[in-house]
Amino acid sequence: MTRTALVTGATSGIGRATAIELAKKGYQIIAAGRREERLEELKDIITDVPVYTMAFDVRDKVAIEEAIDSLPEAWRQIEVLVNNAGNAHGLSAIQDGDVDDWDAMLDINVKGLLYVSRAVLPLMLKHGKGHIVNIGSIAGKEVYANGNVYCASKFAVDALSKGMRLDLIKEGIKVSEVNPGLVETEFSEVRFKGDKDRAATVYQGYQALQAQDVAELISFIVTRPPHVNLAEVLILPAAQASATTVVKE
Ligand code: NDP
Ligand code: 8X3
Repeated sequence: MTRTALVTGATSGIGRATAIELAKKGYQIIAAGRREERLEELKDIITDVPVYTMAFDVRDKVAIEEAIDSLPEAWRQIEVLVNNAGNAHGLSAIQDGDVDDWDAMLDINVKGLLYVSRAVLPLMLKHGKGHIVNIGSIAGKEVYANGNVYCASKFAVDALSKGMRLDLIKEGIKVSEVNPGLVETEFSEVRFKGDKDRAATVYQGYQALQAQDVAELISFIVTRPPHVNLAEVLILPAAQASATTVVKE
């Protein structure tokens, strides 16, 4: 039977690259995201394996449940779930923070990950196997100035990844956490609310990670033998040593 991987946030950046990379490894892909036209584009790019698309906002738990419940039989044995959907919204001192940005980050990065996992887990439990890969961040390991709520959301992903691993170990389900440093994606464009020039400065003067670098790591993690789990991996550009230490030209 063809193996199935569900990737959230497959319309851009790390999630898109991961969907393409896992397809190369022979997984049929369930691609999730809000932008339907981008999900459709993936069907043109991934041609060797079937692609099934799901458009939902990870904040909408009813939509998630409906999407998973309505999966056709051939797609129900999800072996790999990559909880990747997420973003930063804003970069401000706590006293200047926008509460709508806070809601977005906590609702998407934390609760969204929980809702998708809760909906997919019964399918994994039924088959007694599965692998969940949560995309955390170096921001879930170190807090940096003005990162407050985004960092808190990723610290929560770190705690949830550990908690999920503890709870699911007896069920034959592996849980891994991938914590990237700076990756050149649409991340900063979203953080800076469409300001492309400001976003570009984040990746200037050094070689940032590309989405493909992280996708290859995720692919490596999920293709280890059954007795191996890469539980937590921090992946950084060579020019980055900590959340705030980046050597630029
Ligand atoms: P992108 O902005 O390129 O991609 C974000 C993805 O998340 C998009 O596919 C987007 O799809 C999806 N998404 C965002 N909000 C929602 C939502 N409410 N419902 C459903 N899907 C949503 O950024 P990255 O690829 O960089 O980010 C992917 C993950 O990696 C995030 O969790 C991020 O925090 C993490 N990360 C990123 C780093 C970086 O430097 N880039 C470093 C460390 C971690 P759509 O808009 O179509 O819904
Ligand atoms: C994204 C990387 O350094 O902007 O999680 O927080 S950083």
